[in-house]
Amino acid sequence: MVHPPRRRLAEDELGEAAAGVLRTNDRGTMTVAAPRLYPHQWSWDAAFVAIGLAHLSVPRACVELDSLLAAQWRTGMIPHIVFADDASEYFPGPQWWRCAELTDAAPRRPATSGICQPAVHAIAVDRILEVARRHGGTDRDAAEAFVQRTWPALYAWHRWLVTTRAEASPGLVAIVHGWESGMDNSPRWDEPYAAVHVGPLPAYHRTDVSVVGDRAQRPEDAEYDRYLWLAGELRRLRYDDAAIARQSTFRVGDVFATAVLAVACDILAKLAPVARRPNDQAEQLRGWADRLRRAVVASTDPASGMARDHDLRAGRWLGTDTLAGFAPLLCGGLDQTSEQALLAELDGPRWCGAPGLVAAVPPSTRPGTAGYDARRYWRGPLWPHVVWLFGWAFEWRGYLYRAEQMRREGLRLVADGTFAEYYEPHTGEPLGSHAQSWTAAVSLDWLASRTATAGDRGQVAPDTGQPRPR
Ligand code: 2M8
Repeated sequence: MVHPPRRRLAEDELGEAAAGVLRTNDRGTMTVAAPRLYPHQWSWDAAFVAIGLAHLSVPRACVELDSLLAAQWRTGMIPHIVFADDASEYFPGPQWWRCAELTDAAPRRPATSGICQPAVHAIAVDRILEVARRHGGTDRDAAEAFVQRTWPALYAWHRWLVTTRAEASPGLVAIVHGWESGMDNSPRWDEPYAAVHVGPLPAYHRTDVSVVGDRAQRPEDAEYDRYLWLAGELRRLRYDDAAIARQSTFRVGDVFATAVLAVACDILAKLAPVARRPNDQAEQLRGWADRLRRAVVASTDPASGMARDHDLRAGRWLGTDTLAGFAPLLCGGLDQTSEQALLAELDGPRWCGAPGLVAAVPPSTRPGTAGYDARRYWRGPLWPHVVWLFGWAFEWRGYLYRAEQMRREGLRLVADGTFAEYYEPHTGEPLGSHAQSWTAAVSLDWLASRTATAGDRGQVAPDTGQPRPR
């Protein structure tokens, strides 16, 4: 099939347009994840958004995460949605979750959901500091004060994840709802979801499909029933961590979330001196990072080298062909040979080198596999913020050339200026929401980061595979 050529904005135009998206989606102290589809603040979205905002206004970037952290639960959990005050059409809203009514752990206000998302926040705090230090002056002072006030909250967040979610063998961070992975309908969860028996649900109206229009881009109705049923189960358990650990029907060790937390613990430890925190807490964070990294490495499939999730209820490894398989590249820990093999797999014809991809970045699910669906949400499309995360991890881990590659290919992906939520891998058709905040935000960071690793191949420092000095 012949596709019309994609529009490609010049970089300054793209930057202007990305800044425009963040301004339009700004509700004062929080940025909605998308103007209509997601009219509230989402946890991991807010972290990416703050990274983008740092290039527009460091103080506003800090406010974004301050707002999110103001909704942190007493346990340390950062909820996956902080609901905006105005009644908006998102479903399921606060009336479905009823957190404040059911547990003292949740704040009275603002209203939140009762689950979490990947712990990318320390990475955002570090990036804001980096940008602010480049600016110097009041930006640097504001960012340092911000690190000092957010560090304890992030420490409590990581401690909660480690102690309530990563305590059981094999030591991966457990999720109790697919939404916690951020990759809602990924084939990763098909098997454990199949074991969730959905009971009676009240009639409900899916606002997402009315906003997106094309149902083929969103999860199916049967999947939504499961999402709501599981949220109801957590509600019936009054969001009690111990009860959930014992009784929830879905509990899966998420290897991607684990790798993210491992590296976020390293970053938070690195920030301890700026935050003037005691050394023993930084050491504890490094210990957690090592433990989590070992769990990620132990999850790898001996045959493919890809990391696997673990169904804790069924006691089974879940070997799916999704980009979560590359989790060890985020946090490190593999021996040299295995790491090189995994990098070669990432570059090869099954993934970034798959014939006809619009950009050389990993699709959410491997093209051609049973679970792959080119247009449906987390079952195939390309997601810019995930590309950013891999690029960031490559830079952190000393793979500067690879970091630059991700940045360049990421920019190729978003070049049409729609800032879509996700893109069809072969045509680059923008799918889901347009003007999605995190897509605009990572675009701004890519545009601004040119100087760090920029240039043609000759100018880029060689990949050392060694972490940057701490
Ligand atoms: C998507 O998830 C929400 C539920 O949390 C939804 O479909 O309604 C996911 O892509 C998630 O990762 C993301 O944080 C959220 C907002 O962008 O949308």
